[in-house]
Amino acid sequence: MNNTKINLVIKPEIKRALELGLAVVALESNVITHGLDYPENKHTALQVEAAVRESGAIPATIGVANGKLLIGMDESEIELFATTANIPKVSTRDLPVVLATKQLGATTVASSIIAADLAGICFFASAGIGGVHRGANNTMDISSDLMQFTRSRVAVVCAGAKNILDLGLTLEYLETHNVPIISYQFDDFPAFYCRSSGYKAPQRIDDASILADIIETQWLLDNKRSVLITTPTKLEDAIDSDDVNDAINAAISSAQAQGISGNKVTKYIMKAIDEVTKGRSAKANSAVLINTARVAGHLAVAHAKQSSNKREVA
Ligand code: PSU
Ligand code: MN
Repeated sequence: MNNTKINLVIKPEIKRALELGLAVVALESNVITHGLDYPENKHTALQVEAAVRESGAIPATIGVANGKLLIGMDESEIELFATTANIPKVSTRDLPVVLATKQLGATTVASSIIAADLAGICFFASAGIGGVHRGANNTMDISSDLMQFTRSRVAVVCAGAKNILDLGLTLEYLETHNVPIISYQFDDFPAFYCRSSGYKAPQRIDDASILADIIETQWLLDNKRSVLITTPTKLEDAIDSDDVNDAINAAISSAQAQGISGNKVTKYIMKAIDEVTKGRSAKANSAVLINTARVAGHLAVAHAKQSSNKREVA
C-alpha cells in the first residue's frame, strides 16, 4: 500500500452536503450483516436511510471494500452487504487488517465513527452501542465501542444499549472515561427496545439547539471525544424488560456453557433472544433502529443550522 492516506470513497451527494455544511448522519453496517437476517436486514437498512432523509439529513452507511472506506452506500451496495455470507465484523482493531487485505468488512459503532470522523461527518446513529458485558469482572469483555468514544469527534445518537449487557457498569465506564451522555427529552438511559434500563441518564436536555451547543462546547474542550445522545424507542414499539429478562439470562448461560467468547458473544445472545421471543424482538429491533435514525437526522439538522448561524455571525 503506497497511499499516504486512508482511501475514502465518499458518495457525491454526501461530499456536496459536507462542503455546504449540511446535516449528514453516518450509519454502521455490522447491524446489516450481523444484526438481522435477509431480507429484514436490507429493508431495515433502507428504512433507516429513509428515516434520516425524512428528518432532512443525508444518510451515509459505512463499510469497507477493496481497501477503501465506503462513506455512503447505494442500494446495490446495501444489497451486497445484506446477502454476502461471512463478511467479517470489523471493529477498530480489525480495521487495518481488513483495509490492507482488501476484504469486505462490516463496520461496528467503533470503526464506523473512525470513518465518519475521517470524512468530516459529525453525527452517527445506531440503536445499540456495545458496552460492558455482564460478568466482565471475569471475562474483561468490554466493547471497544466505549474506548473509541474517547478518540473520535462524533455525536453518537443511540437508544442506549441492550439489556444483555451490564448497563450499570457501562454507565460507570463511560463516566470514568469522560464521555458525556445526554438523554434527549427523556429521563432514563434507554435499553434498546426497552424504553428504560432502570438507570437515570446523567443529563437530560429537551432542546435540540442547546444540545447542538453542548456538542460544540465538548469539542472546544476536547476535540477528539464523542458525545453520546440517547433517545428511547417509541412507546408503541417498545418491549417490556420483564418480557425479555428470562430470555437474556438463558442466552447468557448457554453462551457460557458453549464457550462462546470474544466478538461472537453479542451476536449469539441476540440471536438466542430472537428465537425465544419468536421474532418479536427482531421487529422491535428494526423499529428502534429506524426511530434512532429519525431523531439523529433531526438533531443533525439542528446542529448544522446552529453552526451555519455561527458562521454568519462571525
Ligand atoms: N448491539 C445491538 N446490535 C448490534 C450491535 C450491538 O443491539 O448489532 C453491534 C454493533 O455493531 C456494535 C457491536 O458496535 O455489536 C459491538 O460488538 P462488541 O460487543 O463485540 O464490541
Ligand atoms: Mn466484546
